[in-house]
Amino acid sequence: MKRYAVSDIHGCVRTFEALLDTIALSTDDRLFLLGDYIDRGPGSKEVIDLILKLKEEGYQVHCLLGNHESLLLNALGGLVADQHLWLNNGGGATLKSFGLSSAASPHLIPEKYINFLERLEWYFETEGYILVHAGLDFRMADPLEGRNPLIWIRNWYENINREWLQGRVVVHGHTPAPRPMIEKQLKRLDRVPALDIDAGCVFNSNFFRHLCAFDLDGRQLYFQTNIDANES
Ligand SMILES: [Mn+2]
Repeated sequence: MKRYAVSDIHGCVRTFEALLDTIALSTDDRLFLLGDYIDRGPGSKEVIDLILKLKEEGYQVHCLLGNHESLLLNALGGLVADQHLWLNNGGGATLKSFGLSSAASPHLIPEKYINFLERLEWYFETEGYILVHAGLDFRMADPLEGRNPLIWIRNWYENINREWLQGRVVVHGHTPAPRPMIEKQLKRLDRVPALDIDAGCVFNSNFFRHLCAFDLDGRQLYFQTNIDANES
């Protein structure tokens, strides 16, 4: 049994599939997905389809909420400002993946997908780790209590409370980091017990464009270069 974490797929379904092939995921393994399945990349619908298919086939896939899923759920609330906020953050690509116009109402997205989004978790605690989309706000008495910081926070390492963590490591995505930085972070977990595994898959620059899988037990990183058409 192995445990893997992957974050910020952003519609890059072929890249995600290739990464799953690389780690040779089996039904004994647990795959933790840390959110931002949708927006910006070309295959948001297909990413959710693949996750649902894996679950149906007996794979143990555990899915967190990302800020992009939250933006879409807010857009469904009906306020024009919320719809614009989602569209300004790459929501048009998600609508297109459903065969809709990039200015269509998000209410046209089939219920099956909305149900998936509504059931996403805010964080996971698993032996030795806390898994979350963006990070933890350690200025709060209980960093797991807040909702917004879990999916939006950036630059929070300086506030890390090691006493509260009790030896656990926080694995998160949300803030794109170049591959060498992620590799460097992994070597320094004894000093900073946090690992950002968002290698900026959907960003087509030499610094990013990788999807990363982290083996929680072997403490090993796997990288897949983006093979989807992506944002330039
Ligand atoms: Mn994010």
